[in-house]
Amino acid sequence: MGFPEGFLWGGATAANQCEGAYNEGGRGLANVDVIPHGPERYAVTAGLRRMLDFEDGYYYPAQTAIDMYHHYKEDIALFAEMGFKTYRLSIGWTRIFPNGDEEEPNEEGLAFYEDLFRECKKHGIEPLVTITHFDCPIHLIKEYGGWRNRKLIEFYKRLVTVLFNRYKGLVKYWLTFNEINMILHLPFMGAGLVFDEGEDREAIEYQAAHNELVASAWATKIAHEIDPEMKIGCMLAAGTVYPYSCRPEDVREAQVKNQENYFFVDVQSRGSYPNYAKKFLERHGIDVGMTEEDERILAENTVDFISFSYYNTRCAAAPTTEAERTEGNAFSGAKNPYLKVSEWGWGIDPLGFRITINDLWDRYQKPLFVVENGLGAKDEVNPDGSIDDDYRIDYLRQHIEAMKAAIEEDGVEMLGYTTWGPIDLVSAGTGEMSKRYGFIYVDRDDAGNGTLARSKKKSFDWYKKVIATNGEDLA
Ligand code: BGP
Repeated sequence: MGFPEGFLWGGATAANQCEGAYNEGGRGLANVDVIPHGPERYAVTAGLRRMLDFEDGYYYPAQTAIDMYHHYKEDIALFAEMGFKTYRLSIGWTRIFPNGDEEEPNEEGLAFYEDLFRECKKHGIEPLVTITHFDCPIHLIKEYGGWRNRKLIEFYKRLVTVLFNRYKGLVKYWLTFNEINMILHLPFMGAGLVFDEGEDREAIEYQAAHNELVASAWATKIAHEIDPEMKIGCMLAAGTVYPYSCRPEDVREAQVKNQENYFFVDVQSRGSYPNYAKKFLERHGIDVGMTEEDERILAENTVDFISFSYYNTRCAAAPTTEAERTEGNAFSGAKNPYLKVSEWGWGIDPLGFRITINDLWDRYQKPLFVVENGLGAKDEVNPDGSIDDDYRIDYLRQHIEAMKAAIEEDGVEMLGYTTWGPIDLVSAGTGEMSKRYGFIYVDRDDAGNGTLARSKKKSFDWYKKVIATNGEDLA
């Protein structure tokens, strides 16, 4: 009973939020580099404010982040000390193809990740690799319009072919696109989309989604051909949408919102567009240009497992229902009056984690992998340098208990669990450093000051014990 043997405990990061060194090793510029900290961040991530290069007067946290590019050996050693079985990280696309459309990859970038994977292996850590975690080369945005253009499928195929060939035998688990449904919420960050005045934003987002879905299926095919041992997963920003009340209009609203997210996994896991999506596109006059080849590729290359991030559930109210609205991982909705919220207003709902896990399992019947979960919170450093982050321990304990119940009592099949940001890193949503998720503290503030020194928080030893006991001792 309890967690299965070999359960993959660990932590997850994204290249742009931790590597820094944006202009080293032959790396090209990407969308994630030019997203500033500060009040304009949202408009840029949403594609409403065109910023395709650095502009004066802004601070760009991804340029240096926590400089993991130069600290990865030290950082991986700390992960190993906690007993990590897996480490989820992402590839910076522009380290491999600086412009995105070159014929030949950049050897320096390939060597960097090879070294990093070998470092993981040295410590008995299985790498779990996100092929793109929000990054898209700036050149592909300027030249082709980002993922709205089908040509991106070809460039992505080139990227994955290089990666799978090079890291065959080193990397078994791959995720094609981080939080693929983010296209509909933060389209510049999710798919390199910038909108011109008067454009049909929704049509472009679904076009980009289609192109990514097809690219994802191609990646699955290519991976299995290169190495049948490779396991490919999709990645959803999950969190079941609750109806605000039992008013049928609210229940229906929640159903539609859930379908908006399930759409992506329905295609990636079941292999075709669900009817509700076809009808939606038809009603909205959207033609994504599905070819016969697309249909075949999607049908024949479904994912091996379903991965997802979970921070909170959501809550939907019909437009005619009076309800207070709230924030939460780029998805706004009705405020759930039964939940406490984090310092950033995200609902805290461990039981919702169990509900979300069950919903995904019931729907797809494929192994699940939780690849992000955690609490973004401000930490205070005591005079002796220690950090008592009991709030983080509480959050994680409750969520791990909920996941355990899903496995033990509901019989869900699950491969592993990686907490978000095991080491403090730049927040994707706000660009802040002060929104911390880590077991490891990094001396760095929101304006980029600090020594970058790493230190252990109280949660470090706690998570170490959780892993050592395979989730049995959560005290
Ligand atoms: C997810 C992203 C991550 C991560 C996390 C926490 O949406 O996949 O990149 O950052 O959310 O969000 P934030 O950084 O905004 O707190």
